[in-house]
Amino acid sequence: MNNVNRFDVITIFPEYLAPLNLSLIGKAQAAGLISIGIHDLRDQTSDVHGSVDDTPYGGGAGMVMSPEPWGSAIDAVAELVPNEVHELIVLTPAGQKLTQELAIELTKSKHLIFACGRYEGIDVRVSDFYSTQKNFKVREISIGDYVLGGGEVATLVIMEAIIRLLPGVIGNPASLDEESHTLTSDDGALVEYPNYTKPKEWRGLSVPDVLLSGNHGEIAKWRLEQARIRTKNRPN
Ligand code: JDK
Repeated sequence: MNNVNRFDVITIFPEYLAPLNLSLIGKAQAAGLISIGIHDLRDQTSDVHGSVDDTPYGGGAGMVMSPEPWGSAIDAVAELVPNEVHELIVLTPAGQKLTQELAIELTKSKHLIFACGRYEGIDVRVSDFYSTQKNFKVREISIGDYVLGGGEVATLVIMEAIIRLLPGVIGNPASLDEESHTLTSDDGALVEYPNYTKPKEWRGLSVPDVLLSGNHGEIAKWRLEQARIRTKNRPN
């Protein structure tokens, strides 16, 4: 049962999330399938400068985000979805790696809250505190082993991976079905087979004859074989 319908994102760069109003996710919002709130962390600051960071205890380069504005912001967005478990996703290069399996698991939550840090990240007591709250589930997530400037782009990636799986978001659900077969087939995760469309010949390159044959059995066999070859030859 797919359950997600509310996403809240907390960031010091709300404009970074503007692409959520486009394409598939924009349409899903317009259709009322999901709703998304973007929140400026600085709205939670008390000082005139709107400070959200400070020097790290123990020393070291860079700045760390202070826990107080995060606590206020997370408490405020949690109130938007009362009597539910809030899945608090803290983006960090040290988190659990995003996979299709994790994206599928996240579709099961009614309320996802994304905490997008900047600088060297957020004081770990924010994760530690909400981990002790029975109405929260905290997950630290990475989208891969490289270092981004902050959590915003990682949030866009995770939200897109989740939202396209929700019922009614993709016009042709058969494509999701086929995808789940390739990603979880017997011989392990396969990468996709190569795609072709018109014209039949382009810059001296032809479409393989089997794809023009109309023989669906042979086409399925060829595609599986191609997917296996590509999976084996992939550099990582
Ligand atoms: C959230 C801030 C930037 C964080 C410290 C990290 C090892 C120490 C810069 N998959 C992925 N990649 N990057 C992120 C991500 C980066 C973030 C934040 C997510 C918040 N940043 C940042 C930490 C460091 N450095 C590498 C040595 C540097 C998610």
